[in-house]
Amino acid sequence: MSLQIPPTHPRAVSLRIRQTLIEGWKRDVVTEAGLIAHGRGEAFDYLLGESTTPPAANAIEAAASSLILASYPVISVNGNSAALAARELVQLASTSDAKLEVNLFHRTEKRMVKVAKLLREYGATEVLGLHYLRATIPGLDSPRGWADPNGIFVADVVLVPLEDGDRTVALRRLGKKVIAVDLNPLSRTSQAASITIVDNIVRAVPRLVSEVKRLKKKDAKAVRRLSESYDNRKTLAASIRLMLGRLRQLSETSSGE
Ligand code: PTJ
Repeated sequence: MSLQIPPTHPRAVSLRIRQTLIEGWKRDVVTEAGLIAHGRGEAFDYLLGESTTPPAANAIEAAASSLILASYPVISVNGNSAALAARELVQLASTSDAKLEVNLFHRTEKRMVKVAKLLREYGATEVLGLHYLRATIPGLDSPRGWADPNGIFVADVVLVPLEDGDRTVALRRLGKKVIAVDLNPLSRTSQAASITIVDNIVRAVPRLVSEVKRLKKKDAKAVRRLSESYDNRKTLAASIRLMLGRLRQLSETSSGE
């Protein structure tokens, strides 16, 4: 039986997100490790103030421009991202002309099918990753390195929400532009990605959809400038400073109690 969350509960939004993940786990979309990963994400979200910060907004703008400029963008979908943002990821694929590929870290055929089914429920017409033929990303042990030969393997830009560090590093080594969504700015994924959106996927992906729609109306030179002037090191540092600032502020207001 699912938990009834009173809308007046001060943590209602966060509890609802948790509940969505638990439902995803019951449907075999989310793995047990995904529940643990979410707890880690929640802790960082607290430090960010549970809102899209200016550095995250900057990264989202750069990510949107990179998706628009890409020749073959692919969105990698795992259990957590499907459970939390399937509808918005399908919208993003459609607005940015990107492919959707199911690519799981804890890969089982059953979960691959369930994640693909969820994407189709939200209108995805083509879901890659389930193909019999597989390409292997060099540097990763099978099956973690499997990718669709018509998807991530040939993509120039790959969006990897909540990704594992090894895969991000391996994709970068293949020369791909990697856009990560990760609440932890210190993770290997965040550090290795070309663009790291330090934000909760439930806020980041809808904003990414709006940004792609907005920037598609701008002239190509302006979009290219946004993409080329972006600096991930600086943006990550700004996210970390923001967390530090909040901690400092909270430690000062809590002192003496
Ligand atoms: O579905 P699978 O089998 O592909 O597995 C998915 C998980 C997430 C279990 C797998 O990729 C994994 O183990 O990831 P990690 O290495 O735990 O990394 C997940 C990262 O996502 C961590 O840095 C978390 O802080 C971050 N994270 C967790 N929840 C969110 C998040 N980032 C953005 N939004 C969230 N809601």
